[in-house]
Amino acid sequence: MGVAPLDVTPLAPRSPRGVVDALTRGGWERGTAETAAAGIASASFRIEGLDDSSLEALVHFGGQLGLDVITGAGWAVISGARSRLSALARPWSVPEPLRELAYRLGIALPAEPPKAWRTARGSVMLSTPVLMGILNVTPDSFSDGGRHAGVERAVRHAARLIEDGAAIIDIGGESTRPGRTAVVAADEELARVVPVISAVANAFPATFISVDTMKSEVARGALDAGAAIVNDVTGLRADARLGAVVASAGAGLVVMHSRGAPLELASLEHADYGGDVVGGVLGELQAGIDRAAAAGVDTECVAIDPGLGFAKTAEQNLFLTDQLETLLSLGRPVLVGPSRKRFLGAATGRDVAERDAATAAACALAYERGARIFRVHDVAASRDALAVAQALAHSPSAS
Ligand code: PMM
Repeated sequence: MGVAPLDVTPLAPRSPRGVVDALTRGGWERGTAETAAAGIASASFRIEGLDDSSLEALVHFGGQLGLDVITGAGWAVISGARSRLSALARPWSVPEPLRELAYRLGIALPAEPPKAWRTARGSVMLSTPVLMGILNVTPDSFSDGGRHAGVERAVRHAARLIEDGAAIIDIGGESTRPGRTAVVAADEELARVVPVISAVANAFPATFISVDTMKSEVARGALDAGAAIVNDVTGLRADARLGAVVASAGAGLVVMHSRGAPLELASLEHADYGGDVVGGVLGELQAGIDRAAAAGVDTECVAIDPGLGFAKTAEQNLFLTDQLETLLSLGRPVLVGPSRKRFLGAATGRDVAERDAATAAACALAYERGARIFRVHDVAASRDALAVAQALAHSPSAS
């Protein structure tokens, strides 16, 4: 048998599919190849709070495992194949000074995005990107000027969103727009959203309805009227009773990251993250997940959202979107809401009415980084961008 000439071919670092393809070409069975490719893929971590003995142990033991270990005073950055990092994440087999680190690393290792999100009316399947169409029923919504305030018009708009590909309609009666000076009273908010939720639930029984509210009374009324999900932009910070309402209905819950009181949500007053916006958002989202669990909400019902545009500068929103994969370590489906937001205006120079293409691009890039649910105004534009992102991720081998 002749020997083939030596040939070196690069495999794309961003996606494991080149490795899968190379292994299946070599005769491997696809499932085994996928497992091996996931093990080869690399990950990196920043570690702080290390004492001298654990730093020293990390340099030695990490080196033995074939990891790259960069250290400074009390900190380290480690990087390497997931399979090697997993070996460091076993508390029972690492040197004593690394036990605590091993345990924490095990929790922080990135997970696959969950396959389903449980709600009060069945599970939202996440094997394909899920579009959540925005239906604001406020007189002051910043980007659609409250055009859908009437129930009939709201149902017509919901029909359009569903026709365009929305699986979820997010109905909100209180805008969080920058510069608002008063909160909407619960009875006024109920009067806005409940008739619309009832009408949309009646007209489109196969569509999930979420209610965008931070108030327990509004959530209860909305769930009774047919909503399946509560989307709380305060991540259960504003109303201590909201978690119990969600739990008793078995509803889905979006824990969105934000900071400050309800009137300050869109401001930059609380945008100081000590230089670590990703770490800050991760920690505060985990606190929101813990609040939900303490209120009795089943973890399977929780989705998380980085809260783009909430207490974040344009740079912080972009950085957070780029680093979105880190949120997968929390083990919950990731929802993003970049739609028409100011950071997209900063990147494109476009006014709010002209940001749907930018929104679609942001959704596709967020999908690549693990997001599965996309809250948007223009469903059609983002649906196509996400269809391309999904097709790329699942295209059959070209060989
Ligand atoms: N953004 C807004 C309102 N609600 N909910 C979630 N989960 N995520 C978001 O990013 C989000 C939200 C503000 O935007 P809008 O006024 O255009 O609805």
